[in-house]
Amino acid sequence: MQRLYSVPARGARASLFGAPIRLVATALLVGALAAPTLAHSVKNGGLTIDHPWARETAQGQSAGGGFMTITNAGRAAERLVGGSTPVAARVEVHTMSMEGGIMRMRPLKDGLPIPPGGSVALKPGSFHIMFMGLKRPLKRGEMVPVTLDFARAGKVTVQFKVEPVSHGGSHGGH
Ligand SMILES: [Cu+2]
Repeated sequence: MQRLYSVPARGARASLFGAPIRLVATALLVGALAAPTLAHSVKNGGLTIDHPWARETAQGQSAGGGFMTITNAGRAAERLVGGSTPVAARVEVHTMSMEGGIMRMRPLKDGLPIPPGGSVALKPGSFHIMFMGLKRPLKRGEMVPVTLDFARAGKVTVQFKVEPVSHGGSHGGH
């Protein structure tokens, strides 16, 4: 179950969500070259959750960020609406954007849409899930179970690998 698989390209949809799809292609390629450490993914029906990871957190830190790429190979629209994890009081789905020169994040009330035939990258500085009310620090190298809630697919449990803050490029402010 920890294997990558190829996602068919969908040119028509790529024009709508071009950047995320290109990012996925890059991530899949990098994952394949760097196997097996980066090649953790979970497939659930038409959904694939690729390279789920969380940032390590400091002692006393109350919240942490989680990232992954979600691909929807099905024909129906999907939405990530929330989740849960034993290590935090709750899991929220956040967006992050530049407002007046400051990066701000807010919860997505209706969840994060995953278009049919498309992919969405949750990454630092952009969409992410947020572990609110951390019960303990997230330690580099450990795997943290997170149950993601999807509007159609329901609950999908994924192991998030805890990585250093520098992982995944640009920093998003948590
Ligand atoms: Cu956040």
